[in-house]
Amino acid sequence: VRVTVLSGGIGGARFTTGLVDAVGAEAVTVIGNVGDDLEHWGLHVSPDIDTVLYTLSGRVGELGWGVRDDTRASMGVVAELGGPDWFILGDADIGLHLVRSERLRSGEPLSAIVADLAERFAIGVRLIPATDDRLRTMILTDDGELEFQQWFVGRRAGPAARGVRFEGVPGARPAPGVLEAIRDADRVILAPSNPFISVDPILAVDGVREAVAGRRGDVVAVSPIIGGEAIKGPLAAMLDSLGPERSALGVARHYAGLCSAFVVDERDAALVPAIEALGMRVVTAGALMRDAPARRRLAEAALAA
Ligand code: FO1
Repeated sequence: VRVTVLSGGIGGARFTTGLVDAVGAEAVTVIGNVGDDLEHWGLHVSPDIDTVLYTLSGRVGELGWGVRDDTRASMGVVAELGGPDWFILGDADIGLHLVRSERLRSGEPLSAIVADLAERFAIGVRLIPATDDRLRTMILTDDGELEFQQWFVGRRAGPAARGVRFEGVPGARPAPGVLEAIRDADRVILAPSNPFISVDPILAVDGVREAVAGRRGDVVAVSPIIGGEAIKGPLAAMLDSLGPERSALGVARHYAGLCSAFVVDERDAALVPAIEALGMRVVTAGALMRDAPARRRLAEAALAA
């Protein structure tokens, strides 16, 4: 079976490791979010793409991003010299940003660079950024509009999100292979990632939402909300401030029309009838991705849904 996953950061990367265990890396294509990319210290940083690269190559940091046991010598000098130190880049992580930035400057498309990095890190799966064009997730707050990382890291997601806008769409074209990966997969999975800032910016790329909706019968979404709480990140607060509601049902409503199956955690079983009323088949599973066996079981539940 060929599986294509639309993935954001930590949740998507962890889910993908389970999928690799379940069906083998060669069967998996990951379409990665680039909405939270940023330019920092003159470097192009792609946090969500890198989280997939680092997680699948077994070198991810304890927090779910960056490189494990990385040092921060560069960071220390930047701070000492009065440079911007609100966003942490470890020394080893910087090596990747140097290579990517240099190759982007020489005119190579991001997707070609990422394919090469994926091969060199031997992650096994095919990893495609959603677009090679500039796409930026902007968070609308009462303090004005902020770039995603500026809001999430720089402001610690403090100002409530009143809206989300994707700069560059329409007009951002799918990277080579994206539409084909959606069209040709036996299953398309919306990973347990933040729908507003991880999956929506992928769907916002020209033609992607239509391509996914066109495969609706084979599309399954996995809830990133368990018992009304997000495991990581700002999703719970975003569901409060952006709606529809802070639960797996809220996420299912958000995806209505895109998927025909939905995976929720066992402790959300009470929501099943309401989600089914949206026209989705619902499967309950253990959605907390604690360890490798739990990730694999969740991936298998999604495939069986
Ligand atoms: N998250 C933080 O909370 N603080 C940071 O300083 C930070 C730096 C960072 C650097 C590289 C990278 O790949 C990820 C980084 N993240 C950091 C995580 C990132 O902001 C988010 O987890 C994702 O963008 C959300 O999917």
